Amino acid sequence: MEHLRYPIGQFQMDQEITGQMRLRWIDEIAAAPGELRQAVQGLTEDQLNTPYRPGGWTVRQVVHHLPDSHLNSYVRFKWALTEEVPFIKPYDEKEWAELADSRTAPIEVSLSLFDSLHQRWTLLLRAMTDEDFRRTFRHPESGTLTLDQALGLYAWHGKHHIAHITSLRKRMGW
Ligand code: NI
Repeated sequence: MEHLRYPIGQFQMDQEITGQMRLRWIDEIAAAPGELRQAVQGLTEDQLNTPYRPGGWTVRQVVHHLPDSHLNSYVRFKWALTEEVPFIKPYDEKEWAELADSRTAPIEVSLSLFDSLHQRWTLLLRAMTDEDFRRTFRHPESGTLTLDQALGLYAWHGKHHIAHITSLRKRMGW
């Protein structure tokens, strides 16, 4: 089941982050909305309501989870850029995915939200200095994270969930 849950592998925190890695991650964040659109293109309502793995979220829930998660991350970036080592508020992603909008909203709503959000986020990321990327926030469970580390994490996170959808389509022959 591990390969169904982690189609591109689990996130590995890099010890050292170079400017080149940063640029690649920003490009991946910029590309994610287009890749998500491509991943769900042509799926029927029944297919959208299919879990990507046994016991997992439906494709629809995966689509709605991405802007939910990345909105939280975007806000964390803004806090870290404007406050000294802010304490951030985690959110319960499993419970969020069970709320009515996550279970039933048309995916186009979240595809558009993801487009707009990543446009704003990418604009911000491309304007950040080396010093900005060294700024930190504190997560009550994970501890202190630099914005460099958060950037790598969310570049991975987008690809991780998009691969849930593309690998399901491959397995099902959709
Ligand atoms: Ni996630």
